[in-house]
Amino acid sequence: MQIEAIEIHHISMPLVRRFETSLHVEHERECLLIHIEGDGHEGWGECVAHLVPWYSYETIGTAWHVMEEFLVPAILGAELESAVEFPGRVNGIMGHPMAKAGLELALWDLEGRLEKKPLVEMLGGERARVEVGVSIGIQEDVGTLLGVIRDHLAEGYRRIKLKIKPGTDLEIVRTVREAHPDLRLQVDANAAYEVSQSHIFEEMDPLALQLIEQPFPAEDLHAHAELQARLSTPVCLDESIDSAMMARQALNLGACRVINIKPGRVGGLSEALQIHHLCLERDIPVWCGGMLETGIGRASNLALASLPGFTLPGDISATDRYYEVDVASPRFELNSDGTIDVPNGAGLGVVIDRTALERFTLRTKRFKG
Ligand code: OSB
Ligand code: MG
Repeated sequence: MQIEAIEIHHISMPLVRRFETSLHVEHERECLLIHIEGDGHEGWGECVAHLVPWYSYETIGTAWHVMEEFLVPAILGAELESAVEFPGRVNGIMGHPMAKAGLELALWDLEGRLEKKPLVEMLGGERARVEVGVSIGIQEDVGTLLGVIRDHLAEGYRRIKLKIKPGTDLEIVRTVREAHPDLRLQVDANAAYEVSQSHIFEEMDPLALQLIEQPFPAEDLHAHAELQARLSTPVCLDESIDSAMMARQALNLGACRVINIKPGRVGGLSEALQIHHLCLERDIPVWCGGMLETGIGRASNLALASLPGFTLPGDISATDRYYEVDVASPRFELNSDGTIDVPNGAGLGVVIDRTALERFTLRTKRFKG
């Protein structure tokens, strides 16, 4: 496929509900959408970097810069056999996995549409529907949280993830567990704790959580290994795992028993597949994380989560949990068994609503070969 033109769109979409984590509150989701034209077809990708560098060092600003100056020139005008060639073309450009993943996804979509193949088939996915859960941001008080959980259970979700931060943790998790003894429940700290606070997680150990996600800073694999050795609850790494190499190191060190895979965090679907294959080989369960994606990133996550190693429910909720209006259709809906259907149209299998896109666009730039 000949890469003829690339467009970057900076958009801002209002969230149905504010999303608060240990480090940041969000009312709108700003992100970058990437549009690639080639051989008379188009492909769409999504770069999941946030406006603020709270989750990782990348921001919408750094991603725009790295795409414009380095990544777009690396492929514009080029003739590519397949999206799998992209990582090799940009491996001299250090870091910036979210910027890379956004462009790579547009190439996967373009390739799928050219070959009339759904992404799920290109990736080796095996399921037509995948189990999903919902990730609940930090709420004002426990009463509100219990209400939000009840609503999501009534909607049909069967797995709940709670965001926690120092001071808003043990007590709340205990209360939720008492109200829902059999619920598949897990927590995510987004790296907000220090090693000296390990006792909080030891006290959570009897609460039968599915996993404890990223308690400590991303770089501190040792702290996670020490904690994992003292817990029967699996430690799950998110921010720490930026490549298959890092996944291998974390597993060799015993730093986790579960891995959350997000294509954006690891530089794209090719790297995500490698992490999946490694974990499958080592019998380590993986699940697909979320970054409050638009329908574009959600379609990709659903395809990825249909691979055999994804044995835990993903943070891939229905569209209406995030957005009243989305840039892509159809909207994703929760089935009565707590699953969402994997799209099976060519490429991502979604269509962009140009009116919605225009409404949400803050800035666009077009590059032509
Ligand atoms: O840590 O998993 C995370 C959202 C933005 C950034 C980081 C995370 C999250 C979530 C939400 O937990 C998952 C979703 O998209 O529903
Ligand atoms: Mg996380």
